[in-house]
Amino acid sequence: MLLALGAVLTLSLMCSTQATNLNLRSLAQKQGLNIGAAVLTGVLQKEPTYRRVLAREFNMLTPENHMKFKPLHPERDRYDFAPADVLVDFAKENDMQVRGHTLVWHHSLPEWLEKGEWTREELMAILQEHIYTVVERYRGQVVEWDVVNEAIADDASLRKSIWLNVIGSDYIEMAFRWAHEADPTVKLFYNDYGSEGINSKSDAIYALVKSLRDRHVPIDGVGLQMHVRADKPPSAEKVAANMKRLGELGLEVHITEMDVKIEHATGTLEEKLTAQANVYRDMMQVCLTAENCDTFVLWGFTDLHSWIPRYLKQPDSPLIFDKFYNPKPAYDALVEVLN
Ligand code: 9MR
Repeated sequence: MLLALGAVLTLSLMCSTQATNLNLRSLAQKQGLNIGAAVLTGVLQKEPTYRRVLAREFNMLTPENHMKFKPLHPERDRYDFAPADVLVDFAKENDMQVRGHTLVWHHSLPEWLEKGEWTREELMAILQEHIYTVVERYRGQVVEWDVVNEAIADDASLRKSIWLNVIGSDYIEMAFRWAHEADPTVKLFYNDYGSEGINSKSDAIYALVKSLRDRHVPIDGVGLQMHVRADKPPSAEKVAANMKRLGELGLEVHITEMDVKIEHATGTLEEKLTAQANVYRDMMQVCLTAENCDTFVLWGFTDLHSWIPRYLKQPDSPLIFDKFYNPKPAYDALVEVLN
């Protein structure tokens, strides 16, 4: 009886040690890797399980929405930092780093900005003031900013936006210079989707960031968002080649918004989840192997709160924890490759 009790105790102790050691966060830390997730302020405030899993598994977070222009700067003369501060404070309390997302984007702009009829000088002044205010506010608390997000369109041309239309293509370099002036220590990134491997869009991004580097515009790296599909996985060789060529420009490359849709895949649910796990594993492997990739961020972590069903109105299960916060095969695949 005593022996049996001892065995049970030892076993449960072993399990709990494993449970504490075998999380993504501690495994990533050993590899010198930042492992992160996009976080929703409202959910963080409401759900204890969300908070617990987030702090246990990740050492970095990205505010999914609350550092975008519209929520942060809802009126011309008013900023609202409170919801973003909730996440920054949570990160501090849990010894996590924060990726700032994002200073200049064509999307999520406040009405006052979109509806205004600005001259080039006026819009430049608005953007400069916004960047100075936000970057200075989070100086020392945000380790890297997505300064410019999605400025290249899917056809590889410069994306039409209020910034391009009114200021012209040099809004990109202005944004980087102003961000650097506001905080010379923070790392500055260009971030985009659909450009993880080698294709016409990633060629255009390469050309853009090369020209920024050539002209000594302060840029530290490129974010590969990695919103991908299990049935059309990105080629590991091509992602590695893209990382390598960006590295040769002296740039870091971070995975910034990874999720893997499974709904288009064929087969049983188990097969779809295995295919999904393989994509997570392969991309983590590529990042770990590359010399210039030390940050791997997912766009959420539980299927319960993924943007895809919410925003695209398509059911899917793109993340590494299911709706009940159980780890999926994708989680195990990340543990395995980090281990
Ligand atoms: O996941 C985000 C969603 O909750 C927002 O409604 C949407 C608009 O602000 O943005 C989503 O996040 C996007 C990110 O900011 C940039 N890359 C694509 C992401 C998914 O659309």
